[in-house]
Amino acid sequence: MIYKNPVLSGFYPDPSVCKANGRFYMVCSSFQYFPGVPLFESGDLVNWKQIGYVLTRKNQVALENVNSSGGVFAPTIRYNDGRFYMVTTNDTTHENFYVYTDDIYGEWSDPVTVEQDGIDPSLFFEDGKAYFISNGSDSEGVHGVVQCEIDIATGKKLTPSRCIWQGSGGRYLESPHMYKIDGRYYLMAAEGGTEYGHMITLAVSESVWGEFAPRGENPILTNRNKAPYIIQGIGHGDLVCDNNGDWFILSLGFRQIHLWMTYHTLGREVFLTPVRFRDGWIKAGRDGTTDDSYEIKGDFCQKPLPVFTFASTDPHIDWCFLRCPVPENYELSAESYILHGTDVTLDEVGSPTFIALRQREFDFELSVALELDCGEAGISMYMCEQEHYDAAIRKTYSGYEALLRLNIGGIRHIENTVKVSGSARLIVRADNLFYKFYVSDGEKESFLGMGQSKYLSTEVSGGFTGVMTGLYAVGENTARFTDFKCEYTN
Ligand code: 6LW
Repeated sequence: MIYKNPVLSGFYPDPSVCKANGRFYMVCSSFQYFPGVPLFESGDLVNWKQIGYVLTRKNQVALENVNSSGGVFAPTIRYNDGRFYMVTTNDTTHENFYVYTDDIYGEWSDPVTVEQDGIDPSLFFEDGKAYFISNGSDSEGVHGVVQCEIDIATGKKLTPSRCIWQGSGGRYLESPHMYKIDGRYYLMAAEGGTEYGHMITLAVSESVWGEFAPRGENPILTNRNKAPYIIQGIGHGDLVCDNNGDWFILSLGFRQIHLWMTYHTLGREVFLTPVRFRDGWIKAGRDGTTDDSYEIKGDFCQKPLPVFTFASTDPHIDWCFLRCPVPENYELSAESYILHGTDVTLDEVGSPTFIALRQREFDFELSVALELDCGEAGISMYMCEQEHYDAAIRKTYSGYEALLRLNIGGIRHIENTVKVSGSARLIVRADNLFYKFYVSDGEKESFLGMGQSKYLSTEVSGGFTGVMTGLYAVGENTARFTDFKCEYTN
């Protein structure tokens, strides 16, 4: 069957995958969003269904006042001896920790911390031993891919941390993962930074402690010279063998908004690239690059995105919040999302009343009916507290008005206001270049204005996240959202 990349669209960076009982499980990083670390299941590596989040309790992840793109960095998921492990870094507290579960659909344990520094931690299990690998400094201060053996029950180090590889020479050596294949140890990593120079590199050793050295050309996968090409930034991946015995790298990458415009708004997404082993080395994709589609074995069909409504989504699975949400401020049902605002706005590093889905494709129409008593509430195309476009209704001294506010680089500009009653429908129509905003009173639809998508891109705002389509409320108010629909049209 033919599949199209990305296999999981929207802001789902740093994918890691493991196989258990013929099924595949994937996790992605989540930064300042709660719950942390979205968790997916698949039978074919192409269709991914979110089954929950790994970090669902506040004692598992401290996100209070975490800056945008701080918090939960790249996770790794592994399965060993009937147990799933997810290991990650809280980059704000500089802590590496793992949690575990024996039931992939259930709750995960409290965190177990490991005293090894760096980011992008990974686990490797062999013969009853557990190795903890990260990108950091070893006990002698040597920087690179660093490894120690740990007691998996307690997280305590059983050996000093030792640098086992310093990469192929690219900047930002990250995302180390160890595999044992055909009796050899393979260490896969990312280099070049998670931007246009991103790449995946590889080293091989006869021993888990090294010496690791390449047996062929590096990088094994990168789109950095594949230009002009929409798919860029391919890197930070994990290796997996499917149920037919074929190998793949599941990696992050991003799509530019246009072939000649080097901006990306949807965050880093998940790409699947077939790989082959030849002479003990990996040949990936087409000449070491990731294409937008591949034909692979298997009798599956790649499902299109569903239409997202309150009834078709689960607030505990599909939607997420900023930092430490206050549960009492959300009354969520299949008919309506009732939000109670506070004085925390979307411009702050706090937890505004805000619930969001990821923007999954460029072209979509989103519409929701809103009834408001006071304050302000609406829709936000939200990248971070500096960059977001808000279409809202607010109460003023002379009644209600709909407005479009464009927030770019700390500049807050009200583009337009239109008189409405306390209830109206807000609409966003978007393509790769523009978000266009409308308000409708049921009879007449008014154009509120538009914002260029590039100003919500990672290239403008920085950081590691992607645009979210959110609903929010500000002020001591009650905002009743009904009839929500977000439909992707490409
Ligand atoms: C992550 C690092 C990276 O920890 O970006 O793409 C960082 N690679 O490996 C944040 O996602």
